[in-house]
Amino acid sequence: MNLFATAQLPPGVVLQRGVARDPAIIAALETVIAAAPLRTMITPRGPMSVRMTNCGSLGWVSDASGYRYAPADPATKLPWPPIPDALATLARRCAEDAGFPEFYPDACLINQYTPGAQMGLHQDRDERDFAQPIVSVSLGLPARFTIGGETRKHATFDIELEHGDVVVFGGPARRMYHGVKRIAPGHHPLLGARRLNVTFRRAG
Ligand code: MD3
Ligand code: FE
Repeated sequence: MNLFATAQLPPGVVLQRGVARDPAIIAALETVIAAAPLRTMITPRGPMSVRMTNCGSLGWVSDASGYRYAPADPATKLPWPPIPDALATLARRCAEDAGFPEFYPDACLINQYTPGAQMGLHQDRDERDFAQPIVSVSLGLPARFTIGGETRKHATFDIELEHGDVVVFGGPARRMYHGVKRIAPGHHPLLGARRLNVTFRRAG
C-alpha cells in the first residue's frame, strides 16, 4: 500500500507522490516511442502543442474531423504497440491502491510536453464507461495541473505534479475539467527539457 497525501483534494482524486520513479518506466516508454513515434495531432481547433503517441489495443487520435479511439496508428496503419509489462503493472497497482482493483486498461496515451507546451481545460469523455478511472503518470519536468468541476464555469485550483507522481481520477472526479499550464523551461536529469505524461484508460 502506498502512502499518499489526500488533504485538500476533491473526492475521487487520489495523489500518489513519487511512486513512478523506477527508471524501467522510462525505458519502457522509449520502446513504445521507437515503434510509434510521437507526433503533433491536429484538432478541429488547430495543432496541439503537446506531441502524442499511444500503446495498447486502442489509441486516442485526433484530426481535423475530430477525436476518437482507433486500433491502428493512422501514420503507419499498424496496430499500436502493446502496453509494456512495466507500465501495465504500475497502472494496475496504482488503480488498486486507489480503490479500483478491477482496472484493465486497453488504451495508454503518452503526451510529451516541451517548455511552452500546454493543454487547455477539457473533459475526457471519449471512453465508454465512466465508472472506470483514469490513471495519470507524470515524468520529467514539473507541471502545474489545473482541476475544475463538472462544468467549465466551476472554480479551479492547481496542483504541482513532479517526476514520478501518479494521480488516479475515479468516481466523482472522472468527469472533472482539467488542463496543464504552459511548461516552464528546465532540465530533468533523466528526461532533459521535457515532461512525459502517461494516461491509462479503459476506452472500449
Ligand atoms: C481528471 N493529460 O491526456 S493527465 C489528457 O498531464 C490529459 O498530460 C494531462 O488531460 C497531462 O487527456 C493530464 C491527468 C488527467 C487525465 C484524465 C482526467 C486528469 C483527469 C480525467 C478526468 C479528470
Ligand atoms: Fe484529459
